[in-house]
Amino acid sequence: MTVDRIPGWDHVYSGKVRDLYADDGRLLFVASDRISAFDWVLPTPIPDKGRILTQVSLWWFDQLRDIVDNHVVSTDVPAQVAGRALLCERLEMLPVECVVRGFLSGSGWVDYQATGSVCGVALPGGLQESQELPEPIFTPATKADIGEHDENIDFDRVVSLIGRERADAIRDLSLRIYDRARGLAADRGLILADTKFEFGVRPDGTIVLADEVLTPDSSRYWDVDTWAVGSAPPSYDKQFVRDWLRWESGWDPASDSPPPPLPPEVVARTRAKYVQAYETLTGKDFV
Ligand code: Q0Z
Repeated sequence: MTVDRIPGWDHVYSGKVRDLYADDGRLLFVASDRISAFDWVLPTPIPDKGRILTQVSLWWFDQLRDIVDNHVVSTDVPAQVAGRALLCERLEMLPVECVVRGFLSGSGWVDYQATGSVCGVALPGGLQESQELPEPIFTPATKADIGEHDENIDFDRVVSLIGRERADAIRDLSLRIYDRARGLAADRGLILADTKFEFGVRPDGTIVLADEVLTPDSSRYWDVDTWAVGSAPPSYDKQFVRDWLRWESGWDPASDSPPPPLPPEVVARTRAKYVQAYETLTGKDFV
């Protein structure tokens, strides 16, 4: 994976699709055009993905201002990452992935089938895949080591990691944010099935919403028209990529070999989904 050099900034960390830089005291949070599928970073970028997801995140931070402070300091960033980077406060990050689920999908569905509960939250019997839950649930996870999947944990484990007061605070914030976001998404014909937040703490103890928020990379959005209980609705953004890789590319996702480059049509259709996500949510044209 190639990561940009940004004059005046130290590269400190890269995830699959994002990069983090620092200079004294400040952080530069950069969204790349890389896309992942089947746990691989694909060799073909999606043009404008980083800019689109950064603008989606900024829009959501704005919708959530009255609920929680966020880490964004400024959008005034080096020209080479303009539009796809945010200058952020450097926080003490809490080591908990704050997942909220309103619908039963992914690892929530897997855990429910095995145990009847998700992250220690008992659920009614007889629920089906993709079904709406009686009420949204907080289903935290811990970041696994590099190359591993996040591991679902119960609330007591969160308390043991960060203490009762902070555990209560991030659970309550996560549920309030999800409730707000799910309503706004629903007004626009989108189901916000689940999403993941990360929080940090300021030196004065304030809890702050960090990372990216409510992007298609951190959330499971479904089109209300394609949602049906009893099966997994198509991914809002990655369906063309997954379908092509699985059914048309000749590549076997279960193999150890890297995925092939995406054809231009798959790139174009996927880019259009990110644009559509931005425009549907914000009501603005992506320029
Ligand atoms: C976020 C990550 C990556 C982007 C550290 N405001 C903050 N203060 C301190 N640390 C972080 C943040 Cl956002 C922080 N991450 C995850 C990894 C690109 C974000 F490669 N790690």
